[in-house]
Amino acid sequence: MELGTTFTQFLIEQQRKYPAATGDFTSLLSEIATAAKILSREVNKAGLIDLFGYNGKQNVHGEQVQKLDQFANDTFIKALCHTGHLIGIASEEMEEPYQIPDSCPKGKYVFMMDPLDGSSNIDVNISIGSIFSIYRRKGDSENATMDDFLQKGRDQICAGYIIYGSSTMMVYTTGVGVHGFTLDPGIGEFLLSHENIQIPSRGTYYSINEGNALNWEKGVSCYVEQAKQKGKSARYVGSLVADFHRNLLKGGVFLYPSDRKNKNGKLRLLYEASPLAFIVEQAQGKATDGTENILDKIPEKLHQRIPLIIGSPEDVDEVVACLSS
Ligand code: P6P
Repeated sequence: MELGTTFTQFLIEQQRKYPAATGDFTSLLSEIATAAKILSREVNKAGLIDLFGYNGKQNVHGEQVQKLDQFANDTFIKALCHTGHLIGIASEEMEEPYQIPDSCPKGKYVFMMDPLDGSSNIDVNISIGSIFSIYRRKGDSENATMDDFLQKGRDQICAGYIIYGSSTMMVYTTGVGVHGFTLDPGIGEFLLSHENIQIPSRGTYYSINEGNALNWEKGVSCYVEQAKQKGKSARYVGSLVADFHRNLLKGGVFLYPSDRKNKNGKLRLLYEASPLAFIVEQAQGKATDGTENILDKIPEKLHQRIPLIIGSPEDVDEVVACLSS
């Protein structure tokens, strides 16, 4: 489709092309876009209004919650709970899933999100993002159960992220390619800017927090040494969506591996690694925990961590070769 097509027009076209994709996607994704526009506005003026600083609460991981995290969490819930397509919502910011209340129509999907990833970068003006993932629920009980959420990434029906950077972009897949839309704040519409994104088979960037080098396993050090010898460039923003998005468009590999301090790495399987793994695989890339494809991991806990190596297929293969040598 021609660049500049609105997100809504694109969704309607996709629905026409793939009749199996019922209108559920169209309305869910439209509401996600609405939440994204609200967050884009708030993130881009966070310095001007009192959304900085701590609201004193801690999230499930014992980290101080920035007010904007909570606002983002609540914004997605408000936008999505009335669609009639969801039975429950899980979030990095909520210890237990949110049950769609009886006052709202209930549906057959569950929504999982990191509503504002990279929040430590909010007040230093570095790009941050929202990551989401949608599954068909497993059960049919009155309320969502943990089985509805603990599904492997290969069963996702939709995944995406929004990056709040020099421009606000939404990138998503429903299993038929990866498509990117850029927000035109002048008209308040996401416009098609990157149709059918394909990650380069190899890139010049490697992204890893070298501050953890003393705790790395041998294979990780071996890969990083090799990357330096090949003259690759180190790029690490410390904001997963920003690092992933750059590598998706330009090529490269992002690593948050397990190390002697964090046996399971730092990132979350269900609402960080799995959605990005679905996207990167649809863009001809790869995502692994070092031994297994992320999309084949069977989750045991809602907030479980997972080592993540994700990006250009040849680069990911080189990392895995070092890890297994
Ligand atoms: P470190 C941000 O807090 C985050 O969850 C991801 O966005 C980012 O990739 C990672 O943590 C950065 O972690 O330990 O390198 O600061």
